Amino acid sequence: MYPKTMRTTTMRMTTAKILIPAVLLMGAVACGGDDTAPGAAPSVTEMPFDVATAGNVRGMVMFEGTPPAPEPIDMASEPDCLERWDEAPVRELVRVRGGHLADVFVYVKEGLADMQFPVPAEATLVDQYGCKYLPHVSGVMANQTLTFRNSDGLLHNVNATPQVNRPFNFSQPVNMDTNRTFAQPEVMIPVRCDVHGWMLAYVGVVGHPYHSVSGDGGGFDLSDLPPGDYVIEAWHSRLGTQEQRVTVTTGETAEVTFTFNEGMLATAQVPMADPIDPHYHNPLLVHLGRHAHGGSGDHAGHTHAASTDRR
Ligand SMILES: [Cu+2]
Repeated sequence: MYPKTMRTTTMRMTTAKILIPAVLLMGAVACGGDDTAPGAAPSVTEMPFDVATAGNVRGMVMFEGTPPAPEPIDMASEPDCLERWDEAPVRELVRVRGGHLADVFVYVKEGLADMQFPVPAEATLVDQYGCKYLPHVSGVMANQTLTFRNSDGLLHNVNATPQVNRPFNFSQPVNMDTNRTFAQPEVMIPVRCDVHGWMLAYVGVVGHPYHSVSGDGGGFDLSDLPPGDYVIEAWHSRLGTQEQRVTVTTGETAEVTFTFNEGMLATAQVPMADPIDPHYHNPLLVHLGRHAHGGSGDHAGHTHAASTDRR
């Protein structure tokens, strides 16, 4: 399901990573977005192998059986978000289209030894649009900028709860971008909005650029790998993880298929992913949020006005 407006933007967001130019990021920081400590990124600037020798891993994630029915989201408390959606919004944690499973984080788990890769200059973008995180699952390299964007112009709160990295929790009362980085690899990090209990995203952090998220067609792409033997892991928020071994040779593309099934829903061990109640709506936080940002009874109207000032 796509929003009524920004349709093309949302379509693009279903791809593995969302890249925005660094120059835009700098603008976002200048506009007041928080940034992480300078000097945190390592100074590696070149690929640690001859890229002319690279090969690729591509593949597909499949699902066998019947996925759980999508859960309706009660978005009545945020009419401005609700009206952005063509159809009644749902939370679909096992997203299957024609047997293909989306929202699977696929990455190189083993095989790159101690190779140090340059941190991509582009940021990974997680948008808050229509009171949802778009995309639901994303990946980033350690120390790569992760931009959280509030496109709704109403109060959101971004609460990331990693185990290895430093957690963070900040409010975004208006349209704005906020940048963060994670210093250590960690799969996966849950991100929630404490204002809208149905909002849930996951961010995978790895120590190299070889990660991907399966889209609606179930496909993923790990291109330009050094030749070698690898363990590839596929992670899903309700179905757990799977590993496969693959050999990459120069100029070739190795094909990998991961298959999850409905039986895994009951038994999967999922790193970091605890379930949340899609109907939960924290009244205290909503109250505090409105109060803190002017005490206007018209929450949406107030924040829209503020966002106009910011832009
Ligand atoms: Cu929110």
